[in-house]
Amino acid sequence: MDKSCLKPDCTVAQTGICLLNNDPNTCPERTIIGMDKPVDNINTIDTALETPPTQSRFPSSLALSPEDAQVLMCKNYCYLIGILGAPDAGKTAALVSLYLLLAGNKLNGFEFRDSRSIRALDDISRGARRWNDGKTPEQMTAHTELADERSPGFMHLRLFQQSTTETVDFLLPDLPGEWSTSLIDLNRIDRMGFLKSADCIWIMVDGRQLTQPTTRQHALHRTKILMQRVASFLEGNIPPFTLVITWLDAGTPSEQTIHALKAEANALGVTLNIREIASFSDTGLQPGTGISDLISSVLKAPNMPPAFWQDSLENKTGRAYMRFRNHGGQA
Ligand SMILES: Nc1nc2c(ncn2[C@@H]2O[C@H](COP(=O)(O)OP(=O)(O)O)[C@@H](O)[C@H]2O)c(=O)[nH]1
Ligand SMILES: [Mg+2]
Repeated sequence: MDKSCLKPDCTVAQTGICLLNNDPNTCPERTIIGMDKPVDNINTIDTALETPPTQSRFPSSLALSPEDAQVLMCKNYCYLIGILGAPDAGKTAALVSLYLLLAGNKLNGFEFRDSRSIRALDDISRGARRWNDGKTPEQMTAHTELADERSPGFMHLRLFQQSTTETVDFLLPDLPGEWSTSLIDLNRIDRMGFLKSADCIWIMVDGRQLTQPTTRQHALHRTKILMQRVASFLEGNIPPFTLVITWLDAGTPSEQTIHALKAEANALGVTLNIREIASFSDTGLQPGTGISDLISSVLKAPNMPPAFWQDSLENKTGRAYMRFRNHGGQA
């Protein structure tokens, strides 16, 4: 820093010699160029620039990270759903169908109230909204890819339930099918920690695979392994499973097929509910059939959290909800 002097005729800056014969390093008249206070007072000089006031921003409204989800869960009880299933099982399609039903106020028994991930829901629904000369597009949804391959992204929905006049929050992950494939083939569970906090688990299966004789055995086998992997990962604290059979518009699997999956769940000590949905429809069936029932089943599912003042020692729900406390955050 260049030094100067408050005395107008002092040449200390050029010659290094103080007009008052003081030591230039300690002379009280000395200043830093550009400042009109002596150097000794440097510590009392106000900060040159003030921190600009931060503008509050709108939340991004993309899929929520697990941390964002934690903040929401501190504020309200959120029904967290673990959604698993092979690639093309219809996981994304079910979420898209749910979102489009809500957008048209056609989800039986529910009304849309809010979403912290509206852009993410809108993004996954783009394909289904494409104008296509009145014909439905071949592929309604894009292949699911995550911004961060190591952690799930959650969709948030706040719905008003007409029967109870209560508002309920849901967190629904849209995971790539490869997560389930690597869970089945390699028992890769490192990214699945969030399942320990799930209220229920949806095992999604393409109904056509369970119906056609050429694919039925293979689909059955892989679905059973998926249930086994999840059950052993959750070790005793297993929330209810729902086998969500998609492509209802293309037919229904046989009783025998359903029975084989129920028997497997029974052997694992898991409650298995069965729901059939047609997220879209290539036939006369109404698109979105079964979705409202699927959502209601989450709220009705047994093993739900106890009433508020119930004896906490008796709490057998097993949900690791307290781990999601984060008192500092804002939702
Ligand atoms: N007609 C009909 N098509 C469906 C249904 N579910 C999924 N699809 C179609 O199957 C494709 C793959 O489904 P998607 O949800 O992306 O599979 P994901 O990999 O499990 O997310 C979608 O683009 C839809 O075109 C359904 O219930 N009915
Ligand atoms: Mg997908």
